[in-house]
Amino acid sequence: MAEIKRILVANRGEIALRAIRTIKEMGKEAVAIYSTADKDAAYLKLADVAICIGGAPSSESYLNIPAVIAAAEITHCDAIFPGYGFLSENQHFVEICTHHKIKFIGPTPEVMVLMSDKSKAKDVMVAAGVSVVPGSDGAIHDIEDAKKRAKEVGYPVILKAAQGGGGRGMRVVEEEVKLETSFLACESEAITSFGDGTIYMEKFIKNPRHIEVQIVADSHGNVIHIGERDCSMQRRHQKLIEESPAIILTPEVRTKLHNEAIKATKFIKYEGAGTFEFLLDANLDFYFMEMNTRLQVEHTVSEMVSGIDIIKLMIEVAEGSKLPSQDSIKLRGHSIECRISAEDPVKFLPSPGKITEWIAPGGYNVRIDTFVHTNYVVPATYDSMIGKLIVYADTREEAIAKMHRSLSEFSVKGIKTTIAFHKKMMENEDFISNNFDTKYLERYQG
Ligand code: MV4
Repeated sequence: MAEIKRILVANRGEIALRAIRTIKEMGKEAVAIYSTADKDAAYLKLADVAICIGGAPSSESYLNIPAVIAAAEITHCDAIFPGYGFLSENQHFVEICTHHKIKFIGPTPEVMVLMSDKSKAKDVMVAAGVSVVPGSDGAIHDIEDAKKRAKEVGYPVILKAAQGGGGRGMRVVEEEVKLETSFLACESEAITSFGDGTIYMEKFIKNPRHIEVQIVADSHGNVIHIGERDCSMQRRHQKLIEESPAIILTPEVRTKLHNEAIKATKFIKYEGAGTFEFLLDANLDFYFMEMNTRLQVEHTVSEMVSGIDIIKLMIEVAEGSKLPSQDSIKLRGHSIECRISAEDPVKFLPSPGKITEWIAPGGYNVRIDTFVHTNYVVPATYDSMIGKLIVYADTREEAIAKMHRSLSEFSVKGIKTTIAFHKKMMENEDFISNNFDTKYLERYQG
């Protein structure tokens, strides 16, 4: 594979700017694309070329494959960096990139499709020897089948749509009398939402932690992990706070978790950056849940504890470079990320509009990944996340103190943000003592 010279960044917002920065640092050229809603975004000036690809709705711009490909062709890009969301997990888009001799910086369409079917992905992980949640071993065919398998697995069970993921299309069933209605509802919802009514079943794990492992694979069969992240602090399947390492793990469990992720990555012959999501129960037993075939929002905390620029590594492996050895990767210290969203911190409803004041914190080991500034107008059209505040320190305790101090400096006026919520969390005894799970914020009353 050849050197990549010019990369089209097929995304917007903080991750577009994050990618442009690395591309420039690598001595390469960055092409930005934008919708009419983003025409005044300041980061567009930092790209070598910025090109408008369509109207405000994502379907007309950031999801518009012909427009994105045309932009790459017109500007003579030899690669596309997808970021997260939008076209990042669209196998059809990857195939079209390849057809146009544009390198998609990410995995092959085959492995992307395989992992997008959560039921098939699970079967593959069983074949790879990775521990998965006990369940139906593949799709459930009808209600009788569901009843039989639920008896074997034991209640409560959870029904999941094969094409779901990220918490969509799931139903917990406490007892057999509720199975039929739940199964039918889950199936019809899956057909409506995903155009595929395939359902599988799992034992329901109560109050799990969400732990994920960052992996990177090159085109020579080498695989490394960049540690794990604890993303248990979520609300309605939206992650709010992420950290690395996951201090709940013992050194033995951590090593086992990393090794399982590496084993799985090799088994599926993956290439690029990816994440294995696991559920962790109270006994520290972990179970594979899903694999994300993209760079994730929270990759930054892994960067802080490893000193590795993951986007740089993604570009290098896309060029055919060999990964550094696992031994050379030293994980050290503690990093926390707080997602800053233009939202009402109590109701978690979007709060778009003009930012009349944006004074961001700073200081030693404080990182802000954002694209907004004073006088920026947050559009209502896209995701409400406007930035990420990331800190790094020797210990979790110091990282929490640094995050609290940084949030105290942060002044945003004109819109509502989640800054106040995060500040409260940094003072929260349960957060400080690491006493929470994925359901914590459902129970939490402020
Ligand atoms: C589960 C579970 C309990 N048991 N599966 C939610 C997101 C999707 N990836 C799968 N999810 C869950 N699957 C079994 N067998 C609980 C959840 C879950 C969850 C998982 C991770 C983070 C937050 C969550 C919030 C609610 C439910």
